[in-house]
Amino acid sequence: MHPIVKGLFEGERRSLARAISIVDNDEPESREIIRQIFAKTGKARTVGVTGPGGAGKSSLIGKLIPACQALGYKVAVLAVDPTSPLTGGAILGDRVRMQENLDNDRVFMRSMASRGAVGGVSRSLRNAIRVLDAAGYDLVLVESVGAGQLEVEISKVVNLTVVLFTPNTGDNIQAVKAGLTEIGDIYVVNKSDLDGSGVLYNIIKDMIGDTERKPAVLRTSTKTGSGIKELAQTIDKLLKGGRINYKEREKKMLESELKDMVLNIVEQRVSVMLGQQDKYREFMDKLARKEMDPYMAAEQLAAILLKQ
Ligand SMILES: Nc1nc2c(ncn2[C@@H]2O[C@H](COP(=O)(O)OP(=O)(O)OP(=O)(O)O)[C@@H](O)[C@H]2O)c(=O)[nH]1
Ligand SMILES: [Mg+2]
Repeated sequence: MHPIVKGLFEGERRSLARAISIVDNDEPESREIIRQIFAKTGKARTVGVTGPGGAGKSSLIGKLIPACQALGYKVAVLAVDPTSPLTGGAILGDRVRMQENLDNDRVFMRSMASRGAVGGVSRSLRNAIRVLDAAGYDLVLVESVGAGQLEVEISKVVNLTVVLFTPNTGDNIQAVKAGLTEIGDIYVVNKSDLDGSGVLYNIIKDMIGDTERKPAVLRTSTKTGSGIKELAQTIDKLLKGGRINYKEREKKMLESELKDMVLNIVEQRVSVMLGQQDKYREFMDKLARKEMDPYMAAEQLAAILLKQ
């Protein structure tokens, strides 16, 4: 057994931190680690927390941790923010805000380093969740800054998605329209201690709460603590309520993961083969002289490569 995997199973935090770095950076050892833990994964439940910048995602997660622990979960947190560098303010800020939790032996918190391609983030996240799962964490909260393709990708990796809004950002309704309406299982109007939160709550309830999926719409304040316990209970209820078919979801996730991985391997190989192909240079010259068109060149090259 890989020493890091052994450490993981024994609940050693250093091995856990190291294993997550390895899978996050897609280091060569990643393969071996995932191979050795894979059969033991599938127990952890995962909840994405997304929403516009500054909506209070980190603050809310900070409060959700003890509330979920009180319900019996062993909690870990992963933060995904591909827009800011690792040393960036947002993540440092998160670390500070979540500091009280970092000192708590029962919670593990980590910012993911993976950047760039959306597919890379999902791969990192899936594998980091597996590592936490193998280490015995049964609830993984995933923070990601909202609005865009990335949230949709992340919502496919997690079991439940919580979408946060707050009354003091002008772009709430646009964000609601911009695609967050489909991904949320629970909608939360945070900062309920501020003016305008009641109005926003009603708007969101009208826009989203009445749709066919009937997602829950709640109000919270991390300042006063109001609504936090209800949110934790709603998450717990949805996770355990039998509405989610975990086996089915996992199968779907594995299918898209497998497809991604095969396509990756094939792309890398074919890329090398293409570079070694004489016809590649020849067609490039012909294209430059307009003796061929790009479609014709691409189709002929692909046909040659697929025969090899
Ligand atoms: N009044 C009030 N302020 C809050 C509440 N929750 C969070 N805040 C404040 O809102 C600001 C942003 O909170 P964060 O928790 O960092 O928000 P975030 O969504 O994680 O932000 P990013 O990660 O940067 O997108 C901070 O100044 C918090 O203190 C709340 O319930 N009420
Ligand atoms: Mg944050």
